[in-house]
Amino acid sequence: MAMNERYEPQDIEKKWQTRWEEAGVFRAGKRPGAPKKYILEMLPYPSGKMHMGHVRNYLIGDVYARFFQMRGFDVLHPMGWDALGLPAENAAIKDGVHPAVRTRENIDSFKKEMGTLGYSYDWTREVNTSEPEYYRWNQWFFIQMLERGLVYRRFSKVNWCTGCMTVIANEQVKDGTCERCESQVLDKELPEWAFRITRSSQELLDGLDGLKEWPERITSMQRNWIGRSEGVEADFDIQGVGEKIRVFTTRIDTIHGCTYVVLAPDHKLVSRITTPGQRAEVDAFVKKMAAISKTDRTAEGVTKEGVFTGAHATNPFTGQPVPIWIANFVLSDYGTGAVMSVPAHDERDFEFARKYGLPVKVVVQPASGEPLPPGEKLEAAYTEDGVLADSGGDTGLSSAEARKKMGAKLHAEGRGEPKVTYRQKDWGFSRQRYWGTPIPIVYCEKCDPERKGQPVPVEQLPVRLPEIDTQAVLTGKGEPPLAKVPSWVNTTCPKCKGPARRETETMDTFVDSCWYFARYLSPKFDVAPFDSNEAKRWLPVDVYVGGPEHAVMHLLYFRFWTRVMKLLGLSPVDEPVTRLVTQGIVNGPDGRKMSKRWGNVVAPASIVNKYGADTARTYVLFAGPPERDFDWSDDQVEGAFRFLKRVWSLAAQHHGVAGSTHDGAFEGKALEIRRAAHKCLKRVGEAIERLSFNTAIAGTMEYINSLYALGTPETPAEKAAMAEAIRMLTVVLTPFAPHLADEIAESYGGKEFTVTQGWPDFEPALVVDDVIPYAVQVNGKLRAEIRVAADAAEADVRAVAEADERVKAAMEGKTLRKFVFVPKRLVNFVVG
Ligand code: ANZ
Ligand code: ZN
Repeated sequence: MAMNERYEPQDIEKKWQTRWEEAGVFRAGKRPGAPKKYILEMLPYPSGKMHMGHVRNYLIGDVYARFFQMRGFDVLHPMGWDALGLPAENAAIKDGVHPAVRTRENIDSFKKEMGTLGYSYDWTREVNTSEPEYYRWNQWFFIQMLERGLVYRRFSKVNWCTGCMTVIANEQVKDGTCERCESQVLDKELPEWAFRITRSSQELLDGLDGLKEWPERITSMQRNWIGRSEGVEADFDIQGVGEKIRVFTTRIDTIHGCTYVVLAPDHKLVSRITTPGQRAEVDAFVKKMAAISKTDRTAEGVTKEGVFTGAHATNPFTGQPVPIWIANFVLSDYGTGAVMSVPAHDERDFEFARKYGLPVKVVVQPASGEPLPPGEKLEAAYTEDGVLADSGGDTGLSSAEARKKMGAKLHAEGRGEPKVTYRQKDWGFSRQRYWGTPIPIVYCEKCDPERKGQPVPVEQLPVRLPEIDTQAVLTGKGEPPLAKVPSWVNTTCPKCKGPARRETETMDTFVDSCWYFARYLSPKFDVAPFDSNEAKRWLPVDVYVGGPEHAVMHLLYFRFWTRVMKLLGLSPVDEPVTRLVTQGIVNGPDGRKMSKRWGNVVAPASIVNKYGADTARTYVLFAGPPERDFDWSDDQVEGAFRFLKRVWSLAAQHHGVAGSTHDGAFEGKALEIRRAAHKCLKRVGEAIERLSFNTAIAGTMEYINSLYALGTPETPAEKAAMAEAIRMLTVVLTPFAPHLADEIAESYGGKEFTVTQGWPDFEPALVVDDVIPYAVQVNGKLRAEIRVAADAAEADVRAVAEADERVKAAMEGKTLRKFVFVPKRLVNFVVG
């Protein structure tokens, strides 16, 4: 088939996209006997239009998916929609369009746009989380977890976003405002449903050690988030009240220096112990604290403040009375909500003690160097470990020894115990919104007077979202929207068949993304969330690509859920993902994050329309390593386009050689052509596996340059070599510029899609490259110089050296005692 002179991407791209789709090129499961690769990108919230971040995200996965298919793997590369959630509901409150309608429109336009970029998805597995066939299984999981105590109802302080009018997760509160709408977030006491993720804290922490192919940044963020802390709980008797205060401390070794105790303002003992004289002051402080959200109260830089309760406790080690205070920096939901304060050895306590004139007592001295001055003269807290001082019978112990001994002593006396505490909290997932998964719970006054809630029988799932009058129900005000739909709320009790009411809360949409990767395995399965046999074949996901902003929510939640799926016997794996790739940001040309506000947004469609998808793809992948941010550059887009034009021209120019073969030897220029081709094949393949897509493309660019430099093939050997070289070119281009690759391959007589034809192995003899000299010595005397491949192994270098005539002569009749190998420099045979 002839080739046009000019590269016209608009003429070819649509055609190939249609052919791929019709031929089902990207369907998973075609090669049941082959090893599998499951390549996944985080599913998008369908917001109507794609931005460059999406484009890049999906391209990273796409290159991998195509490459591994070419390497003979059975590849699963699916896509779906995180379709429930706030934005569609907020839009509905504004303009009255039902979220389902808007979501449908958005998905259609998003998907159409995706199609223009030539992504290699298996669309037969598309998943949409807003369909009852999907969220039904969220409800099923909920019920399974409820039965196992992994779901429970609690009253708790929640973060109430005054803008979104719903509860949001701790992770979504940034500096006291909502990450999404930037409105103020308040603490509110509400009943809510929660997942007992903390039951898995230790497992989730231990699991991180096995995630060798996750970015260290992400695993360490998860480690901090889980926040394991080893310490001791100790009881302080309250004088004259007959009660104890239990504190949590990581530094029990400093207890002889505890000069006061501090409770959280909302600690349950506060009102009981406050003395009449202090009552007014304490009440005022408690009230003031209640009005400030927890995050604001404890934010860094907030001045420490507190008040004295009038009560005293007894230090269990010294027997001395210490005053009991309440203060803003002690949290009621960490540890025990009470701390023993050691101002000499803790910065916060030091600041607080100086402010309120509380005593400072040094009880740990540095193991070497200058000793600390007495407490009154101390300038700053000494927070390191050291040797105990002024600590009664414990004086002289090291901090580590003291912690062990004191923890054991408290335990033996029944006054405390060693304790591991986690900063991670259970995951509250109740949302007072419409566009989410209904929580499958029914309240019956007769059977369930305490309003614990009864699960809807599994056979009755899904509990579907009701049809609504959008404008009447989605107002953003008052009760949760579902409470305004009486025909839906009023139902019958599963037990007594009497009148009952449905739970009107819906689930956090992070539930949806906890297990969607498993739904793709059998998206139509209707007896369980997914087919366990498929899970055995496909899980875990081999490569997962997404934004690093999900480090401590989605990426932690779905690890938790994966363990639940194993517990339920659905899947064999402990961890969802082997290799995690977190892509960098695409900034505007001005170096700022692309945003309407800065007017620096580059729409993917504008690039595709002007230059074609292959240029957009090549540019985005060439602009930098996937994990790094980059600034958009129109010049470099032009550069990518020029490169593809050069590819095209080269192929068009040599079109006459298509089909040339040669049986004899390849020498001179013919050999050079072959060497260039195989070296490129090796280099690009290795770079892709390393995720170094920019160097893969750079390798292809160099390859094109050398083919141009080699000129027109004349002899049959040169023609055959060039035919092979162009074929190889289509191979290495396929992951990046797949439309162009298929077009060239076809016009050169290719009968298959490049992606199914595969990625050939390079011929090792043709890629031996850089040859370097080695000095060969016998007993330290230079005998010869040999030339070997720069990366040759010791055994190979030795073999070449031993074969040298001069070396042979020098070693004649002697015994080898030792062989010395200095890589890239010399070898020495020690003989005697
Ligand atoms: C006495 C002490 C002496 C402490 C010392 C530290 C240094 P991590 O490592 O984060 O777990 N603490 C305990 N519960 C608290 C609460 N609810 N709100 C605020 N602070 C709390 O921190 C543990 C330390 O944080 C504990 O050890 C306690 O102070 C404080 F030289 O106890 B420490
Ligand atoms: Zn009932």
